[in-house]
Amino acid sequence: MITNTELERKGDLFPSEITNYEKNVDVLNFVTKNGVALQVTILRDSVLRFRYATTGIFGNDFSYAITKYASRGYNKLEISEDNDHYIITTAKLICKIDKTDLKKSIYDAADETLISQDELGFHWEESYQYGGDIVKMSKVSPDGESFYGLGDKPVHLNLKGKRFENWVTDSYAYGKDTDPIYKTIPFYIGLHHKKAYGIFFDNTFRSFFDFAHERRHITSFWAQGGEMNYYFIYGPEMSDVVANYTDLTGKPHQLPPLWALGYHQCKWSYYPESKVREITTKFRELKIPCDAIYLDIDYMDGFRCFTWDSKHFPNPKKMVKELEEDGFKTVVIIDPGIKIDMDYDVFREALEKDYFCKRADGPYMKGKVWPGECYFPDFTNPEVREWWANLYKELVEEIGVRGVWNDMNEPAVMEVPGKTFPDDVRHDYDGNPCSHRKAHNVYGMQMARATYQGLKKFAYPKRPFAITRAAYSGTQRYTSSWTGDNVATWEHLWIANVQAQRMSMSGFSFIGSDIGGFAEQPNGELYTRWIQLGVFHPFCRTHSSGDHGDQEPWAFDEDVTDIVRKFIEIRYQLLPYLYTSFWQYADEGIPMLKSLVLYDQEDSQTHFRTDEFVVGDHILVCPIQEPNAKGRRMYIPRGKWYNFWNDEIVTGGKEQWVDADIDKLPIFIKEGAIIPKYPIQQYVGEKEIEQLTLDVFYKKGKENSTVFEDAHDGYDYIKGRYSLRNFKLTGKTNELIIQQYKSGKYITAYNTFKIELHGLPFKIFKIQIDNEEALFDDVRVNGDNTLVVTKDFSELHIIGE
Ligand code: MIG
Repeated sequence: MITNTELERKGDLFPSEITNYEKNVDVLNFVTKNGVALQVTILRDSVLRFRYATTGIFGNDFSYAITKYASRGYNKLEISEDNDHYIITTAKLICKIDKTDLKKSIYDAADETLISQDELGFHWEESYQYGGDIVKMSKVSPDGESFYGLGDKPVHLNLKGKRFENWVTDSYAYGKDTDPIYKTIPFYIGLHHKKAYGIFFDNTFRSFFDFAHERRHITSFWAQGGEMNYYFIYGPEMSDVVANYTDLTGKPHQLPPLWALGYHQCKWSYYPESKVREITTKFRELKIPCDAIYLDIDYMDGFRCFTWDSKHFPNPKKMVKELEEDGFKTVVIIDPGIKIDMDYDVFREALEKDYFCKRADGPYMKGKVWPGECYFPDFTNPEVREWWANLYKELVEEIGVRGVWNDMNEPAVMEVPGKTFPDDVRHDYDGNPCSHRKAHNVYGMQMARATYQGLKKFAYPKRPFAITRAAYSGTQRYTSSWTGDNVATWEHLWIANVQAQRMSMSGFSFIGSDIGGFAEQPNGELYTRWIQLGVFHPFCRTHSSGDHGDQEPWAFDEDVTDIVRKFIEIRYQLLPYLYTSFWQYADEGIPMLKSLVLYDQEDSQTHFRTDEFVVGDHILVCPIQEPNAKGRRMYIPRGKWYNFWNDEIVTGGKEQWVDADIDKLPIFIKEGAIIPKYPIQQYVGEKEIEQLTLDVFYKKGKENSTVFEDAHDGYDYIKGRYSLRNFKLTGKTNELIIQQYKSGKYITAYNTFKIELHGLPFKIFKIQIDNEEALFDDVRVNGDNTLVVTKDFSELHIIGE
């Protein structure tokens, strides 16, 4: 058994001097005297890939993480040499490779700041037991360096001084600092000298990261097998690092249907059917918006996937249809374990087709999960994935289920050491046969991918909606995710906030927590505070384990219900804003949640903040994370911000007290922002949108805003049927100018904007639209600083007296 390896051990091996160098377009190959090969690929001016082979021979180059759609190409590539180095120069970077030991130093090409420097650099330990090597890399970490990223780690946002392990793990009731948990995203961001870079270590074996923990000025990462294979991604803007990482590992393949950004209600479990209907009816009765209702494992017949318990759900198709008529989309759970049962067709078919995972010596991988003893499909086999995708035909195409959540796909196994498959289990790994040591971290990802493919096929022409618990880098292409089995405590509210931000800066924005906590029961106050945060997370779902009482918005007292309703209504009003931010994420890889350090890395005060974050471009949120609070101190980033509740303008760049009694949350809008709003609906599509409200926050100066709209489902937007509005706001002492640049072929149903002006420092005297004084037909100015204007103006001038 390989232990949690020390960073450097006696007997570690190192590359020696370079004896051979070859260049093939954008790939450079170096070979050392002791036979180590280093391959450097220049993907972009700011993205380099480094691969090492200790024997000089590289294995098949295959990755589940890297997307075939990743951008490639650079503006400049020069290779030169001095006495001691080979030197690679691109438009963004200079990388020097030491001729004597293969160590690298990477500099910003613009000002030659040293960004990343190998310490021991690449080194390794031979693994006699399994073959191959334990591959290691260490780098120098300068004073003042901060670290971020790494997926779902439930720790302080800044990872400095800590060590982490990556091994996808079912972690019921995990806590602060539990490591590892459900996801493996071996990507981190370093920030020093106000410049950010990223490292993506694309190795699926159990891996480790040490951020100046073992040694003060050293950062290292290593894995128990596979290749030292990593991507260096330069910013210097952190948001560009994240965007480039997301480009490499993939953006969501399509937008979610808009309803998926609505509010979702879940519990383990709502059954029988009458219970489901009782819940959905109550939402409509109490006028609490909700778009999705979930069925957990009890809807199945004896926990057999793709079956229904006919006693509790006698006519699923009818139920799903009637729920849909009331605006509720049905989402069901699917687990990987297939019950050993010769009378169960899914089991029999997989057995006949040889789709189940096997142990090294031949027996099937047998393990206990909810259905009892199970076998497990090998989702790393493309044929198995296709079969799995096709199993969704009935569920999705015939019954009309609109979403699927994949649980237990770490894979989780009950009552065994390690709670997962043993290391020797064999996997196809898309034609690169290997053991579970290599496939473990991608197993859940490949299951979710197959599920996504099934949904995509059978929901067509509607968009798929999938959710996964386990993930590896790249899973964001296929599905959304939740943070697993959290607990109804105040500490977990803090954790949920950190995890959602961290996932977002790890390229995976479509994330949310079980609102209120999965294990144990929140009181009304905790639930309220959690909803207030949750409505700003891309995935917004209440879920609980159910054995601790009810957790619906009305399960507490009436005050709670009213506040919860108010916040869910805010989310529904902000749907066009959230959707636009999702589009920016899917289109450009821009994280939907921006931690303050990502929002303003120049301001070193942001480097250790955890609680505050910006949603989309312009809305700053800070959750209340303790009981009995009337407000809190928070850091407001530089610039001027409007208090969402009273339009008071605050100047940021410092920590300050913000009032937030139980019915409020600190929310601020960046000055100059134009925020699009829809009317409150009980579910997406309940109303035709007859007018788009634009909340305009006056600023002396300039600010840009974007509004993306389309049919809210389907694929027409890919063919250009979308409506993209870029607004440029310019505020002067006596005038406010809004320029609109429109593109796309989608024609929105509404014809007018309702503009609500905030903080206008003058009284409106006249309005000009496209250089002409506006007539009453084109504009209606109300007494309360709101106006109604035709939607397709190019330039709107609001002129003061
Ligand atoms: O062993 O399906 O994280 O959301 O409700 C527990 C039952 C299995 C764990 C999931 C949770 C789900 C629960 N599942």
